[in-house]
Amino acid sequence: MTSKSFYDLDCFMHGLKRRNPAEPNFHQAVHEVVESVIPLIRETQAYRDASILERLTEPDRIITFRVTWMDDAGNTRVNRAWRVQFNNSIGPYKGGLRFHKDVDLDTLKFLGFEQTFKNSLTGLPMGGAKGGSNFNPKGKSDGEVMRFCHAMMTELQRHIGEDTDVPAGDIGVGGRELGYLFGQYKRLNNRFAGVLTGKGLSFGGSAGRKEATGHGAVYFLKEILEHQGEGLSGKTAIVSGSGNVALYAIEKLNELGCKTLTASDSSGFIFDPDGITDEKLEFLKELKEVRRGRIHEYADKFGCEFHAGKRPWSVKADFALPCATQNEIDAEDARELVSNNVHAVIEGANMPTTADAVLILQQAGITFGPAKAANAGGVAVSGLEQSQNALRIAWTHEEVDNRLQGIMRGIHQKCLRHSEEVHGTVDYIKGANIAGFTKVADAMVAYGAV
Ligand code: NDP
Ligand code: 2IT
Repeated sequence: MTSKSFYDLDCFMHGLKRRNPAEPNFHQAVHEVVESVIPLIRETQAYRDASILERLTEPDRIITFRVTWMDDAGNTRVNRAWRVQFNNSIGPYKGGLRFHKDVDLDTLKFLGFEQTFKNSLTGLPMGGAKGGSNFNPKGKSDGEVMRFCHAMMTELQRHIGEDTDVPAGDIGVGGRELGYLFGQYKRLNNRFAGVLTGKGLSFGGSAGRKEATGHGAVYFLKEILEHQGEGLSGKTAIVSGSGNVALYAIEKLNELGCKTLTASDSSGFIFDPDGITDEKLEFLKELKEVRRGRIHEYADKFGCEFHAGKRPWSVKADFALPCATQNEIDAEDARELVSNNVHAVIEGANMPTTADAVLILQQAGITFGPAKAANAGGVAVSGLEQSQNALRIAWTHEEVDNRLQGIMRGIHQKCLRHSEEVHGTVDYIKGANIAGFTKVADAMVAYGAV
């Protein structure tokens, strides 16, 4: 039996850092959750007896492997890939694959840990996982990306399955990559099964999956605003990124009458004071999804500002939606958002706000929608894709969208149920962490010491 006094945040984090040195992103993600749930652990002897926090912060399994592939010039190339199977207490492992030059185990551990609570919040039976590779897709031909994906799946296929682990997309992994990955899985196993989500619509994909994360984030913002007696119409937003999440967040903001002033990529951001209208958004989708070009082309075409090497947080707006990558809003950015009187920050990306920045925003009374709640729409529709695959049916876009809206409403309600007011606004971080944690922890207690 573990004593109550052991459950001190600093003491727990000290041990975690000792066991997982040089993993700052993982430490950051764990700290945020543990800070929220520690009062509950102190109150609940069953959680202490079962060493829930120690078990929840240790991945079930980490698979590391070499991916060997040939580039167009005939050179043999080598990358490292991982699948972090974090926790399958409430369902098969589920979470995306990331291809980016900076991917390392630290990044995938933080993402797999977060995914466990996010998936729990959706109410669907999904465990948490994340995978990926330090493969850099930038500048690679379709043929090179295909050969990489086929080589990666040659190893990954033995670790996944529709009842075991179901990967999906993330940064650098979209429809093209998932097609190549699924094709190789099917070739090697002679099985057509729902082992990946985000698939093309002609081979088992779900209507609305591509749009789900961005649309879901805006639905979450809508829920928050309705709770406050406010709305989106006539307001303005600043968005970072111009990938899957950002594009469809902008689409839904437009639909609900909120003007988006910015978009970005790793080269800088564009500032369009007239707003990224539906017509301009079509150009941006074609630029990013089809031609894989750089964001300055938007500024060249529509005659607006391009700020090389900068992030958009200095632009004044009602809402900020970081939709690119982790730690893209730092303390200085947060101070700027506060001085510009931003009303809410909604995390479309995973952990885009540093811990210092979160504190600054919260202390200023700014509404903060944490990633594990705000961007859960993507994995939620992945869960719906799994259901459709298992039933061998396909729901309409309207059916999926209705379910997505219901799930985002449900997540908002769960956050409210487990939170309290701080600095005059609902603490959605605490609400999301406690609600996500409780379901997983209760399942782990039920299993005994496994
Ligand atoms: P994409 O690859 O489609 O787009 C990523 C965007 O972010 C691009 O504009 C990219 O610019 C930019 N970006 C990536 N890394 C950096 C960096 N280090 N610095 C600056 N900009 C960067 O990915 P997604 O839109 O799918 O993912 C975005 C975020 O949302 C990630 O945090 C992801 O984990 C999260 N997320 C994604 C979900 C999904 O369903 N896809 C679901 C839930 C969360 P460039 O092209 O120049 O690299
Ligand atoms: O971070 C995420 O939730 C995702 N990248 C989506 C995962 C999924 O399985 O759809």
